[in-house]
Amino acid sequence: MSELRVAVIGVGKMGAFHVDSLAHRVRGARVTVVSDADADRASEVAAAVGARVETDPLAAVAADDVDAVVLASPGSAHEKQVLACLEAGRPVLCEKPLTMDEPSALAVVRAEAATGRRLVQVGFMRRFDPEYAALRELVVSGEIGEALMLHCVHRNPAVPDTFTSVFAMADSVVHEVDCTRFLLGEEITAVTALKPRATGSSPEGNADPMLVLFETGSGRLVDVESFVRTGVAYEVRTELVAERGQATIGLDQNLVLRSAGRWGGSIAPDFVVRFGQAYDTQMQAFVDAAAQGTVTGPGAWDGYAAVAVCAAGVEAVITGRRVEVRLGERP
Ligand code: ISE
Repeated sequence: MSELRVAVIGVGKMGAFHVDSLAHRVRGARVTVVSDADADRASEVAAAVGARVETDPLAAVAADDVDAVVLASPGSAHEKQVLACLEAGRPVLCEKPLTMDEPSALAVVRAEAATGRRLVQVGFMRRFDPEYAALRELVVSGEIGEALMLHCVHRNPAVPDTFTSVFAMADSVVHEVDCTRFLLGEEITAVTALKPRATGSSPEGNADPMLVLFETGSGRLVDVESFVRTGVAYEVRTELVAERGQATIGLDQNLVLRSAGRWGGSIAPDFVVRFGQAYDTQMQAFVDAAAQGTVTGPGAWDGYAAVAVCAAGVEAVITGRRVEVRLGERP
């Protein structure tokens, strides 16, 4: 096939990043169609890469000049749009969440299974980050024995007041859900959320930071500090504790400068900087597989499991109780 023709639906911060990635950093693809509820924004982003604008996202999915789709639209639009991609037989890279609730996410898993092909990839880009990949390899190799625990830190410098603890569970902690499943290779079976004293900039009645605890099928424990108003920078770290050693990723030690009687480095300001390379590597993998009519990255089941764990997490935040996760049957 010549260049893969891609429709990008939703061109806010993430979608615009993907358009730029497809146009300038990824090989074998070009953006032919851009769709966004904001017509001016769509025109601006499309013009920059010589794409056309399609107002109706479902028409963009089915268009003749489209081979594959990238969805960076609001989560509430994903279900319909992913199902349309399945209907049209288009490989799709869908940003999280796959859908807004467990039944609809499981319905997507089943709809994909009915096509007999792998067509849905979910945008869990950390799996394409070299540090996460190395940690997964370490776990698989057994070099430091069985993995026992993970300690995860997930900090954003600032978020709007609409970013509640419930939202943080679905939007931020969801990445730790996927990393836990990816690194340990098993499902999360229960979630507990603790709410320590809140930071002064957290809106009244909102829990920030939060401590979230995952239990896994084999009895491992994973703790996650979610703190989205640190006022510092974007910090994502994971420590693996195993039988014969520990390993840490996310130490931001790229360049250590010594000057004027001090030493130190810098921390990425946001996730697009910290995971920029991972997003591009994820897109290249998507394009390469989509050119063969399929996907190879984290799939519909991973998206469904994340939705199910986050739903339990939201219930845990609201009720203060430990909530079990019961996954449906995998087709
Ligand atoms: C954002 O939506 C992301 O997906 C980032 O990866 C995450 O770190 C951030 O907390 C979210 O708000």
